[in-house]
Amino acid sequence: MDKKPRYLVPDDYMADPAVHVFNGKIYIYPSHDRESGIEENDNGDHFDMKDYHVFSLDDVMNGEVCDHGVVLSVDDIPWAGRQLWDCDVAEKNGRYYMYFPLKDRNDVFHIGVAIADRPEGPFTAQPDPMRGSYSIDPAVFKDGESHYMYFGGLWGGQLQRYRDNKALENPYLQPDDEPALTARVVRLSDDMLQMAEEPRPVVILDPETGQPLKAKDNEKRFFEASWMHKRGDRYYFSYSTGDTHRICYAVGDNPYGPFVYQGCILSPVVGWTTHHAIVEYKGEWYLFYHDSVPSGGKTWLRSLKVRRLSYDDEGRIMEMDGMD
Ligand code: FUB
Repeated sequence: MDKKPRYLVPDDYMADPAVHVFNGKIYIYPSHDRESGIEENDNGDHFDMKDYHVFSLDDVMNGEVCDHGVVLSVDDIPWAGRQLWDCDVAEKNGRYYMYFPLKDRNDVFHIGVAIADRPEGPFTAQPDPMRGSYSIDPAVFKDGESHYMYFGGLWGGQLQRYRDNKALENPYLQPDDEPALTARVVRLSDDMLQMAEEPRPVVILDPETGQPLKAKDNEKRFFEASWMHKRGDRYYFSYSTGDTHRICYAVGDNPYGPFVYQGCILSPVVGWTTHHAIVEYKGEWYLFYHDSVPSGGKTWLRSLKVRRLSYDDEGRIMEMDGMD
């Protein structure tokens, strides 16, 4: 089996892949990195992306990658300030809904929705962000007839500015011995345009103590880049650990969790961020992700990659080396 990673879009910088199978094909919804000249900082100002492309293919490791061009641009979003970060797309009744994080004109991240009649877009943005939305990295997962959105990201992703879904006056990052700040999960409304309930924390339990991971567990705890996939009857919640640069996962028995921490999927890649999607296609499992090798290590200029992913007999994901 070919385990070597493949760069998917060698002539442009694309990152943060969200990947789905629609109408028998793979569709990739990445962030579109660009050189903005903005200096690197902990707020992520250097990730100043302005549009999205969509890519499709039908043979993951060898097939031709079709670029469907610009499908949504910051100039076409009525409430836009700046920075189109990681998006995702879900299908319902033949329509396609793109969920995207974007700062408004006060530099506050919200999540917007844009709609298309085809998976390859183009997408038309709703006039306002989702009511009550905040932070970044929406990932939408369909389970039965319901869709769930996972979201959130620390530091530049602004999750530390909220508690119980309300904005705080002062951002609060938990001290070492408190439970770590974690992602949020919420069921979407029937029309896919709003949240149907209050978002809940995605609790990740330490298998040794049975307690939520702590802030000091930064080799294991959530930072950003939520993704959910289901294999058999198990729900795999995976995410980036941010400042320790790993992709880790935890397993539960329903979309809300709690999830029990299992281990690392991908060790650090070249570049500060790491971000992924896991998808089954034609009987094989794949990890889509990015690194900054082609840009010579520039963290804000990332390139899309894919490689096969495998499980052991107990359903554990085999760890991979991000430097491969
Ligand atoms: O692409 C901008 C941000 O970098 C994403 O939203 C994060 O997940 C990280 O990959």
